[in-house]
Amino acid sequence: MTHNLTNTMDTAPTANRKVLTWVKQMAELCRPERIHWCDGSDAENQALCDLMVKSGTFIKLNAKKRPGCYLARSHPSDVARVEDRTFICSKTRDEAGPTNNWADPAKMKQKLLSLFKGCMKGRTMYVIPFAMGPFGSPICKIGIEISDSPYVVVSMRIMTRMGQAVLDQLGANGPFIPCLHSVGAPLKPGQADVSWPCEPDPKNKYIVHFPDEPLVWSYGSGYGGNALLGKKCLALRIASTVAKKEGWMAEHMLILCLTSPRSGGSKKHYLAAAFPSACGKTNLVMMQPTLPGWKVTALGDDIAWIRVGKDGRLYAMNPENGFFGVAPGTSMKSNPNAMITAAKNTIFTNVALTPDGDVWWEDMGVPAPVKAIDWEGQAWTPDSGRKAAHPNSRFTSPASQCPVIDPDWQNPEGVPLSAILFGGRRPGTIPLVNESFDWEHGVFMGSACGSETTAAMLGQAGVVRHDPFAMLPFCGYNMGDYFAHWLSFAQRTDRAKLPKIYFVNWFRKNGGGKWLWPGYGENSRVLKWICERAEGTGKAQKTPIGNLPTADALDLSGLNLSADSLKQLLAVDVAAWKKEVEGVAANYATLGSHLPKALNDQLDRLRKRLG
Ligand code: O2Y
Ligand code: MN
Repeated sequence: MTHNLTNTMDTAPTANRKVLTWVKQMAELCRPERIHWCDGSDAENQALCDLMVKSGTFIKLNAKKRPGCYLARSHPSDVARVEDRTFICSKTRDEAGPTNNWADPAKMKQKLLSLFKGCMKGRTMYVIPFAMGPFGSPICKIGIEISDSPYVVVSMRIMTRMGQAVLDQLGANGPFIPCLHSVGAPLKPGQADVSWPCEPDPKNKYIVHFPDEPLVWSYGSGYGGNALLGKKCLALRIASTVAKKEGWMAEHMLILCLTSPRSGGSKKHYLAAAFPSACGKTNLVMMQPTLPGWKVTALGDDIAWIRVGKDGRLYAMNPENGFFGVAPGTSMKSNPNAMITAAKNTIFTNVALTPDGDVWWEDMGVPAPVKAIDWEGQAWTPDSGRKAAHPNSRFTSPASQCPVIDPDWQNPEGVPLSAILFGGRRPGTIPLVNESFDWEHGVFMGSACGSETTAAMLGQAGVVRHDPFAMLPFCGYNMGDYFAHWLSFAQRTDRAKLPKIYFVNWFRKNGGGKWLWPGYGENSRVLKWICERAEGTGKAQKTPIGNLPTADALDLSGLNLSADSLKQLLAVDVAAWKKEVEGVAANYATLGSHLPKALNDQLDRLRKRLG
């Protein structure tokens, strides 16, 4: 199949004046060789993949083993989101708050305009219309990303609803969020390209959000969340500011459906869950429950947009169209559904290439190949003393390929939530599961979310790095105001219709440093109790920190868990909790006058309950 990849302004497939004016202005600024308006078709996708195979950006994988799959290797300086180069340019520093890098919008624009000037010389400027959320959703948002990276185009086609249908939906006057992206590597006449063009100097990478307009400008990186601007930039940082104005929530949450064998398998509960990055959200959402007859289906693994529905309940919708999952650690044992999802039509980035044209990564659950090409393109053997895949290597796969995708994952209305979960990696203090007393206490739990640092991280091990609502890197405005927005939902609807809120911790360890809870499919036992609580049947005991399951309330049938381990998993260590409270208080103090009084009250009440 051939596809003409060079249409121009004259053949622009939209009559939307704002789109046309903006694209023209950006072309004048960036000076690309040519413009291509993306239609999202199979033919276009194939032409771009072929182009990237030719340029060395893509390696086509063995079509028998991985049909429709490609491998990309990024530049070693461009392997992850760059939080220290991510900016929120609201009018004032106060609006961005102490958890964000703020810069004056006018000064930042001046700086970036000088970088974008001529930055696409010798390259194609792709115009990528995309929708976050299914068409017809009351909160679906349209963005247009301009990018000089064909890797971004084919990735956006997987991760969002991308192409001509979006321009058609936009019509002549519809609003859109402009997102400008460049890898920051213009080509001089005759200059040969490299396989992963980017700006190698970290100080010259910029991921910038202007929430007041709103718009996104990203310069210098071609990787993941820095470059696929629909994901973290639009669907979280910008969307969180839009959601506050419009009265809904943009959250860093998975969405799953748990179906119980009762009522002939028709009883469903939808849950949304927030965990800091790298806590296994993709594993949880695609989990295979060990409890007989129970079923988990996936609606989204990373982002949930939540609004009050007509019936007063909270409805969650996944704005994305694909998964951008971490490869290392994903195996037929840890996540068979992810392995099946990534078996075809997938872009792999920074994993190892095997001699038979397949991919491999650490802890894939199959023996390491005797030789391979590592993520940096170097010959690799198991005894070479370095990792074959980068720890942040990824698979980018269509959500529709997931064997346990929920039938309602594209429902424009979203799905009604029975419960919201927060969690983190907490070897100590935090019990396996804890139910909040009411909405405000649940918001307190979300605000106190975080993970313990490990020796592998910089700084001191065993310190709680607070990550409120798992939104620390993704909240586009003042975190204190974000807490207030969460609290406001008790006034936006009938309290009784709000989902219950829980704090879960799969990562509790015993005194000897061993995991107390097996995790993975066994987590269904905790989810079952949460669903029983929603139905008013699960047994709980009131403790100073919340409602915990009674010793007999969790279904532990067939699980080899000692009574002592269970006791530790459900223990409330008052001394440790007193320390915990002071940690939260110290984190709250950083928010100054923006911290809602209701949350300080929660802290005081917890102190009193602990004695
Ligand atoms: O490193 C990146 O660019 C990706 S980060 C990411 C990707 C998918 C889902 N979540 C995350 C995250 O950091 O939370
Ligand atoms: Mn994430």
